[in-house]
Amino acid sequence: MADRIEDERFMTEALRIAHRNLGATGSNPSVGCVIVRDDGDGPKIVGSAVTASGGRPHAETQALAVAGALARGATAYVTLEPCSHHGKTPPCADALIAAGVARVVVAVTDPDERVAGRGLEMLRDAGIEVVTGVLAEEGERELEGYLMRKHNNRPYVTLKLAVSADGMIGIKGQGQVRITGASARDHVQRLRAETDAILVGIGTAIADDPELTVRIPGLEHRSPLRIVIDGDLDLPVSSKLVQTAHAVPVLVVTGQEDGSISFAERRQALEAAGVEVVVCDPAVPADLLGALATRGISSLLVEGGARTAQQFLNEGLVDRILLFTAPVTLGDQGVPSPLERNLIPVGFVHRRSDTFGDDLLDTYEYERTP
Ligand code: AOF
Ligand code: ZN
Repeated sequence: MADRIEDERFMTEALRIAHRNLGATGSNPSVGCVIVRDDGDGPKIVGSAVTASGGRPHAETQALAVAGALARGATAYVTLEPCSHHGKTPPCADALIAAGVARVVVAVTDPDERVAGRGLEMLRDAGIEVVTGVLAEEGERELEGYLMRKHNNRPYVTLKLAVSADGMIGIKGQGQVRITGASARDHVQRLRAETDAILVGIGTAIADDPELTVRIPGLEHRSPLRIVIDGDLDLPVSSKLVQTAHAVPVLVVTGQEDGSISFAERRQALEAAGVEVVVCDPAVPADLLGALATRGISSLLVEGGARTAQQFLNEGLVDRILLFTAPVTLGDQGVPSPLERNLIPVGFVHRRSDTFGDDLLDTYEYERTP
């Protein structure tokens, strides 16, 4: 009989594997599965896998394929309840039963209405020992985007801010101003790779002309969907965002068409360049988040600027704040941080502090009362 410590050890490994494809599995959660057997000489991993890029095949079927006949009598550690539905692939619960697995250990049950406990039931009905809730908190953290979308029909929203020591996020009238150092910027690139979509307001898109892609060697294909809130369709066709739209998708969110010829022409020009234009009241971020959830977006990184950040904060639509502070001063030409008097809004709790070169990263999370 495996003990709790052993279960947590292998679930930690399953969670670590699940993290590999975070942001790369489309509307499917990135799940980790580890298959362990003990022939009396200590437990050994005989197969492991993460949900494939794009979302299929699921983790369990791939891990079982690696384990082969060694899966018989083994324990499967899965970060999310194995599925019970015939989707684009047959149920993972059936695959585990057919492989003769003796025990299944799960971190989080699946809120998907097609699964919701039925996966566990199928396993138990087949005589498999099922243990749930092992490292549930860590599992919920790893699956935070998927769970937020399933429970609240919106993505998990992370606001990233980089401020100078005197509380400024840029210099008025200037484009991209480097505030943080290379190590912090690298970290942001990795965060982008783990995120489904990234969002900026039109002010930032014009002032900074950012590309918002992932440029880490080997992870270039992990660039998220790039979203610009652009009420009047002012995004220049010559911008880097539009110029790269055929390679990495760009979504422009605009308000009601005003019926003018110039609006229609601008829309046509953006669409011809490969940009998707959606009409959704840009002043109501909740509507936009609902629309994003409907297309399977589970995590959103809000990267600027001050007005967009303020809007999301005011509406209570920020779940995590990543606050980078750099040891530079920008002076009175600076654009003040959207955090009033540089205070973290009520309801957020400090989770951790990390350093990246000379920069500090403080992570705050909104603590919801159940
Ligand atoms: C698993 N293992 O690795 C994942 C699961 O569109 P489909 O048919 O692929 O189904 C998507 C659902 O499958 C998703 O909403 C979630 O319930 C489950 N994801 N399940 O057994 C996995 N990624
Ligand atoms: Zn499955």
